[in-house]
Amino acid sequence: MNLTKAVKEKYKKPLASCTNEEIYISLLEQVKELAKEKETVSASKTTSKRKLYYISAEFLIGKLLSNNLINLGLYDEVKKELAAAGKSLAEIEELEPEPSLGNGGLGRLAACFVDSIATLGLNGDGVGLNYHYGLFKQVFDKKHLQQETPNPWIENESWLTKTETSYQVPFGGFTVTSRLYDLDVTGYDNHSTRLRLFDLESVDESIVKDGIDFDKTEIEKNLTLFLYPDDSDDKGRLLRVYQQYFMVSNAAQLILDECIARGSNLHDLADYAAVQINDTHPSMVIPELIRLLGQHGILMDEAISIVSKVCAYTNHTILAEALEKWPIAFLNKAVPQLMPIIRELDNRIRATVKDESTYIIQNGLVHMAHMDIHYGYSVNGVAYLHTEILKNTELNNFYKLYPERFNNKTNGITFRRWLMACNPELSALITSLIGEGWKKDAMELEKLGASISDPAVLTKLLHVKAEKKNQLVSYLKETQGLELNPDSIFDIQVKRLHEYKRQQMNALYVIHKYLEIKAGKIPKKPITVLFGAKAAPAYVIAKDIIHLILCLQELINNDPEVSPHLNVFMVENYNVTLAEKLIPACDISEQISLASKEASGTGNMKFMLNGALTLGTMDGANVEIAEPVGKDNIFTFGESSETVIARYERGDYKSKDWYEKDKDLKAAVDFIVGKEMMKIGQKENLERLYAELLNKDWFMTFPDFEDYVKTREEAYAAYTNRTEWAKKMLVNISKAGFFSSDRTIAQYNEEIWKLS
Ligand code: GL4
Repeated sequence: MNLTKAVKEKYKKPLASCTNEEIYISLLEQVKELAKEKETVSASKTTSKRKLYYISAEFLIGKLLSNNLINLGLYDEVKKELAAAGKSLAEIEELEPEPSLGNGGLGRLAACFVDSIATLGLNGDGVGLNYHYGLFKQVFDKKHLQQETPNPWIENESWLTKTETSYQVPFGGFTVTSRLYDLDVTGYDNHSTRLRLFDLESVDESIVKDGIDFDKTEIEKNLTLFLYPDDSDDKGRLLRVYQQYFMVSNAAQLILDECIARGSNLHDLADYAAVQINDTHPSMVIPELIRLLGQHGILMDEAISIVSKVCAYTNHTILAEALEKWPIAFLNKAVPQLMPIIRELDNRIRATVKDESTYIIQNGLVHMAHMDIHYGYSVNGVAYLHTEILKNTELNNFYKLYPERFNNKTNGITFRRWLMACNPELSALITSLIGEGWKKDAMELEKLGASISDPAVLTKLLHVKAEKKNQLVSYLKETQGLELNPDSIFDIQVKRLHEYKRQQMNALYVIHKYLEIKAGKIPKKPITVLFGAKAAPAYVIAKDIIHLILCLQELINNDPEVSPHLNVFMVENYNVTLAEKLIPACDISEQISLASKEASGTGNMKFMLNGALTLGTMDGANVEIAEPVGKDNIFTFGESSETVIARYERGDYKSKDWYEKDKDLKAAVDFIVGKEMMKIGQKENLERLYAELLNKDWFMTFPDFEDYVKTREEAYAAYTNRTEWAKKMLVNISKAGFFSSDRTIAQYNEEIWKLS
C-alpha cells in the first residue's frame, strides 16, 4: 500500500497536510480494497465443497483498522510512513467508531472465530444482523448511576459494502425486504473471509428518543435498529423473535442460493453446507430450512433428515434466563408459517421419546435448545467443565438420548488482536526470544519456558508491563480524567456486570481493605482496583452494583488517609477498545464467578496471554488455565462446582448464616448502608443491594468471601517479589498457546464441520 500516493490522488495534497480524518478515510478505502482482493484469492483457493455458515446474533468485532493492517502485514510500514509525515497512527485509530455488535463474551468469541476461520483459510462465513446501533454507550451521571445512550457506528465511510443481495422475509401479516452488507474479515497472512450482515432498508433511526427508547411495535422501522432491544417487557421480547427470524430466514435463503449455485440439488445439502447455531438465538433456522426445502419440493421426512445433517448447536451458558423459551403466542403472531413445522418436530419426539422433559413444546412455551439438540447433529459446550456439567446435570436427559452428539470445544481468542495488536511491545519481546513461529502456531509459546531463569528476560518482561501500565495511565487520564498510580498493583475485573460474575464480592473486598487501612493496617504495595462493566438496562441489581462501585470510587479516592494505598476506578463505557488498553496493563486478573456458572470466560485467556496472573475460582476455562500453569502460577480459591451444585439442589442456602459467622464480612456488608456511603450514594439503590445480599445472595458470595480475601492477600504478597512474579508471568504466557482460537476452530472443523 502507498498511502502517500493514495492521499495525493484523493485530496491533491501531501500526507503531511492531510487531516487525521482524511487519512483515516484513505486508509479505510485502501484496506477495504486489499481485503477484497484477498477475499477473491482465498475463495479461488478454497477446495472444500462443504461451506460453514456461522450464524450468530452477535459479532463483537471491535475496531478494525489496526487489526486489518496487522493481518495484512502492513502495520509497521503504515506506522512508519505516517510518522515520517508527522502523523500518529494511534491518533488516527481513535477516530474509528467501535462496532459494538455484541454484549460480551459470546459476541467477542464469534468475532475471534471469524478471524481464525479466515486465518486457517476455511471455507466459511459469519452471518448476522447489521444493527445500526451497537450495545448502548454507558454514561455515569452525577448521582453515580449508569445511564444509556445510543451507540451509532455506521458512518458514510465504513467497513460495510452494500451488496446486490436482497430477500423477502415473510412475517405474520406483512413481508419485509432485506439488504445484505458484507464486511471483509482479513485473516493473518494472506487469507480473508466475510461477515455477512443483513439489514432492513426501511429502518428509521429517528424513532429513537430519550436515551435508547423507541416504539417497539413498529417492526418495519426498528427491526435492525438495536442489538438486543431491552427485553424486560413483552414488546421487547416479541421484537427479539422478529429479529431472530429475520436473521435466520435471510441466512437460510442465502445458504440455499449459494449451495444451488455451487451445484447442490438440495437433497445433498449436507455435502455443501454446515450451519453452526451460536447459542439459541439462531435456532429458528432449523424449521426455516425445512420450510424452504419444502418450497423446493422436498417432503417433510427428507427435509428433516437433511437439516439434521447440516445443523450443529453450541451451548454457551447454563443460566436459565439465557436458555430461550418463546411463548407459542409470540411465534404464532410473528412467524405463523413456522409453528406447524415446530409442532411436527415436537410430535415426532413425543412419538418416540418417553422423557417428557425433553419435549420441544411444554406449557405453551417452545424450548429452542430442545429443538437444536433433537434436530442437530452436534451439541458442544465451551470449556471442559461446562461440557461436563451439560452432560451430567443440565442436559443430562438429552445426553442419555444422544451421548454421541455431545462434545467439548474449549473457547479461544485470536492472538492477532489480543497480543500482536494490543501489545506490540510484548510481541516484540517474545519474537526476540523464540522467533516468529508463534504467530502461526501458538503452541510455540511453550519455547519461552527456556528463558525462565534468565534475569535479563525477566527484567525486560517487567519493563514491558510497566510501559503498558504507563500507557494506560496516560490514556485514562486523557480520555476519562482518571488519575491512576502507575506504581501500584493493577488488579482488574472487566466483563459484563452480572451477579454470577460477582463484581459485588470484589467490591466487598475493597470495603474490607478500606476498613483495614482506616484501622492502620497499610498494604506493602499500593493497590489500584479497576472495574469495567455495562449492566443490562433493565437489570436492577446489576445497576445497583455499579452504583456501589462508583460510590466507593468517590469515597476512597478522596480520602487522603486511604488513597495513597488504595484506589478504585470504574472506567466508563467498557468496550473492546478499552479492553485492548486495560488487559496488557494488568497484574492481577479477577475471574471470580461462582463455580459452575461461567461457561468458559475468554477474558481470562486474554489476561493470561498478556502476563497477568489469574485470581479465580475453579470455574469455566479457569480450570484449564490452572492445570498447565500449575498451582504456583495462579491464585485459586472458593468452593468447587460440585459443592455449589449440591447446595443449589438442597436449596438450603441462607446468606444470613454466613454473615453472622464472619465478622469481616459482616462489617463490609453493613458498610454498604453505613453513613459514609449514604452521604455519597442513593439510599434506595444501596438499601436494595444490601437487602439482596442479606436475604438472597443467589450467587453465593458469602461462603467464598473468607477464602477470597485470604487468597487475594497471598497474590499481593507474591507480587512484592518481582523476580518470582516475572517468572509466574512468563509461565502464564508460555502456556497460553492452547487458548488460541486457531486451535478451537481447527477442532470445530475436524470434529464438527469437516469442511475438508
Ligand atoms: C457466554 C458465557 O457466559 C461465557 O462464559 C463464555 O465464555 C461465552 C462464549 O462461549 O459465552 N454465554 C453467554 S450467553 N454469554 C457469554 O458471554
